[in-house]
Amino acid sequence: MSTQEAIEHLETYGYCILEERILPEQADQMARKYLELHASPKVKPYLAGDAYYQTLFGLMNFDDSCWSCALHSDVLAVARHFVGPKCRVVEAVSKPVWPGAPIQRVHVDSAGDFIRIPDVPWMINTIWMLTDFTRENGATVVVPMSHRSRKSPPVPMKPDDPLLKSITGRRGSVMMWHGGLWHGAGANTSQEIRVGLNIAYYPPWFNHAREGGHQPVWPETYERMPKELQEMSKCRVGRTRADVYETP
Ligand SMILES: O=C(O)CCC(=O)C(=O)O
Repeated sequence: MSTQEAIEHLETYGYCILEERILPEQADQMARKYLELHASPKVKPYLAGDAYYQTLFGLMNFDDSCWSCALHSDVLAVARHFVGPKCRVVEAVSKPVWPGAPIQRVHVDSAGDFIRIPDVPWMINTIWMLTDFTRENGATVVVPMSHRSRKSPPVPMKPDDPLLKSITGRRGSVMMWHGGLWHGAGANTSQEIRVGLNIAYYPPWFNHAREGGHQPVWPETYERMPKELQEMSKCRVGRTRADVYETP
């Protein structure tokens, strides 16, 4: 899919897939590294989840290799089309799904403060497939076109709900979606671990405080970043959330 086709697909269906944008070897290396990190005591304060599904916040502070994914030119072209040329990279997290995981709650992203979900995109989310994503191993599930409903999913959705579509792909591919798309990690009925790298892009007008787990970029991380990533991250340089996030 070209960038233009991806933009049109995301506009219509709420998501798009950019295939094999990093090499499989790089994806393998990152997946291995993230699984090691998830087992390391040093990241415990930044880890959420359970034995089946975890989110490691503040990943940019622990791993430089995700920076090139955040800066991938095709991803930025799509994100900037929807949230503007000054879009920010607001968090990068790793998300493994272990065998036996049930389907995650199907949800929309960062919409909790809206009285009514707006019709302009307020964030563009991404998940890099660091392992192959299959229907069996917990590939992200989506309800195509649900971003146009401007509603949250009405009830917990069951894994066999006919509205749900598994977004599968080879490792190194990236799925991008509109924050209003109904989505979640699928159930993992396989024997493999699925590993995703989730990077979120927001327009400069959005207050990031509402995502409770997001972490700042530490000053020493910021110093080492390429200029373009610094530019997109400069609003959140600090050591603690209180240093950076504006609580309304
Ligand atoms: O891990 C996944 O497949 C889904 C991630 C997700 O739901 C999110 O980042 O909002």
